[in-house]
Amino acid sequence: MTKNQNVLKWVEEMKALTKPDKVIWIDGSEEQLQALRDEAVATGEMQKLNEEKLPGCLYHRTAENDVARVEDRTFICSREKENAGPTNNWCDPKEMYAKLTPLYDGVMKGRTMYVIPYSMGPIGSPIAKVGVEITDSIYVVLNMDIMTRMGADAFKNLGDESNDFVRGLHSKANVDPENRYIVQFPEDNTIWSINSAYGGNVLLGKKCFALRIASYQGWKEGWMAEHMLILGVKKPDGEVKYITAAFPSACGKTNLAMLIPPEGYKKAGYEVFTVGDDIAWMKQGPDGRLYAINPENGFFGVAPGTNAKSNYNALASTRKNTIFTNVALNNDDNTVWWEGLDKNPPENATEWTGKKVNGKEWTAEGKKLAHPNSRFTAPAKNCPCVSPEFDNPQGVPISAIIFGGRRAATTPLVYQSFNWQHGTYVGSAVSSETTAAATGAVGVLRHDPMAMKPFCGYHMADYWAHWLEMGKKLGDKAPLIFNVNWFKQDENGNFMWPGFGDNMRVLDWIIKRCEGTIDADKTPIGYLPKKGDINLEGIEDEVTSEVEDKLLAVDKDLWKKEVAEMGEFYKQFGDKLPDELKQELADLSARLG
Ligand code: OXD
Ligand code: MN
Repeated sequence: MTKNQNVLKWVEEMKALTKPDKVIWIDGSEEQLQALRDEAVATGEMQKLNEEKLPGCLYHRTAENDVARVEDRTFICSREKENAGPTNNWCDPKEMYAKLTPLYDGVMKGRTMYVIPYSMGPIGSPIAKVGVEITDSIYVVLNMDIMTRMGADAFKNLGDESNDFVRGLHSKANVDPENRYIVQFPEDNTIWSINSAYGGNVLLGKKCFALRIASYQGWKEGWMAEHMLILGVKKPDGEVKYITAAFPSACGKTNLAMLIPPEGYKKAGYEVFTVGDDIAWMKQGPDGRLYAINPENGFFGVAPGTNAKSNYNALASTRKNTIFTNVALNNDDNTVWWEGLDKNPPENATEWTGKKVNGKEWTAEGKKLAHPNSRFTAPAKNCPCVSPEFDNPQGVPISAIIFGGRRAATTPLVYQSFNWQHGTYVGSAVSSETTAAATGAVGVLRHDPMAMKPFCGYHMADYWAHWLEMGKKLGDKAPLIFNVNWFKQDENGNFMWPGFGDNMRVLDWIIKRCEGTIDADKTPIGYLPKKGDINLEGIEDEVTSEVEDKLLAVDKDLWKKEVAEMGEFYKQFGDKLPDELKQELADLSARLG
C-alpha cells in the first residue's frame, strides 16, 4: 500500500514486538469494511441495529471500568520534564518505553493486527497531517473510518520518503485498568495506548494526535491545534463569516457548532454551517489571515441530553452509518435510547452494562439506562448543516475566536478583548464552575486554559507564548477574540440567558464587531455591548430590560477576586509565564481600580 520505508520499518518493529497471528492493512475499501463489520457482529463485539430505522448502525459496549478518558493515566513523555509543564503527567521517555514494552510484548498473539493509514484533515490539504494507527480492535478500525479520512489515500499526502507521520500503537490487551496507559511522546511523533478500548483513549487521531501531539507540532512549526469548534454564519447578503470557539466540557460545544437560528434570523436569511464540533487546526494563509480546518471527519458526541429540541442536527447525524457505544437498547425494535432522548424509556430495555431491565421502572428508581458518557460516532456528512467548505483543503478564514465557560456570576454574557494579547490573557483565564449535579459542590472553579488543560502536549506557559507569537505574525489580520458565558444566574440560581439557538443573537453582535459596524462600551474587562445592541426581538418577555442589565453587568468586586484568583493560578508556571500575560493581569487590576 505504501513504499514509504519509514512506515514499513516501523510496522515491522511493532509486529515483532506484539507478535500478531495476522496483519491486515486497512485500504478503506467498502468490501474490506463490510467484512470487518460482519466479523465484529459474528463475534458479538458489535451488534447490528434496526436496518430500517437506523440503517448501517452498530452497537457496542465497553468494559464497565473503561468508559471515559483517563487523565490520571495520560502522560506527556518529553525528554525534559520541564517541557511537559505543571499541567501534565510526565515520565522520562526511556523509562516509559521500558515500562510499556513488556506489556506490548506478544500482546497480539492469537489476534489480528490492523494497520490503519489515516489523514487528519482533507487529503491534499496543506494543513492536514498523516497518522498510522496499529490496533488489535475492529471497533477502533470502524470508528477511525468515521472519524478520519482512512485508507490507502492517506499515504498520498505522505509520499514515499517523508518521516512526518504519527506512529500510534494501540492494544486493548486485557483492558486492565491497573496497566492502562495513554502516552504521548511528542518528540518521537509517537503515541502508545494500552489496556483501554474506550474511544477517547484509543481513537488515536483525536485527542492524542489532533490535540496533544499536534499542539506540540504547531508550536515547532508555527501553527495552532486547538480544542475548538468551527462554524460559519451565512448572512442575508450571502457572505459567510467563520468563527471558532473553545469551551471546557459540558458547556454546549456541539450545540453551538450545530446551532439553529431563531425564526427572526431564519426569515432574514441567516444560516449556520458546521465545519467542526471539537478540534480546529489553524495556519496563516497566503493572504495573511488565519485559516482553519477540522482535522476530523465525524462527530464523537455525548449521547445523553441529545434530542430533537436540544440539538436537532446532532440527532439527525446519528440516524445512519453510526456507531453507538454504551447507550441503552430498546429490545422491542432493536434501536437505541438514552436519558434525555425523549420522556419514554423503553420497557423492554437493555441498560448499558448489558442487563435486561424494565426501563420505565429502572429510570423511575433514579437509575440510568445509558452511561452518562455514552457516545455516538457519526459521519460529519450526515449532518444537515454540514458546511459546503467541510472538505476545502485550504480551510476557512477565521474572523473571530470565542472563549467561554460556565460561570454563575462574574462573567457577562459576552465581551470583546482589547486586542490579541489581551485575548490570550482571556483564553488563559478560561474556567468553569462545577454544577451541583456533577459534584455535590456548587461553584468550585476549575481552570481550563483555552479548554486545553487535558490536551496541551507541552508546557502551558510555552503554549501561551506561542499564542502571543502567532498574534504578532497575524498582526492586523488576526481574528478578534471574545468571551461568552451562557450560564449567568440570577439571585435565585436561575439561568438568565435562554441559550441554544438564541446564542445566534450573541454571534450576530460578534460579527458586527468584526465588521466594525457596531459600537461598544469600553469597560475595565473589555468591550461590552451597548444596551439594546444584542437583538432581543421575540425574547423580550424572558430577557427583560432588567435581565439584560444583569447579563451585561461587570461587578468590580467580583472581578477583583478574579484577578486575585488568576494571580494564584499563574504562580505554578513560575518564570515561564510570559511577561505579556503578567502585564495583562496587572493592567486588568489597575483598570478595576
Ligand atoms: C471530548 C472531550 O470527548 O473533550 O470531546 O472530552
Ligand atoms: Mn473535546
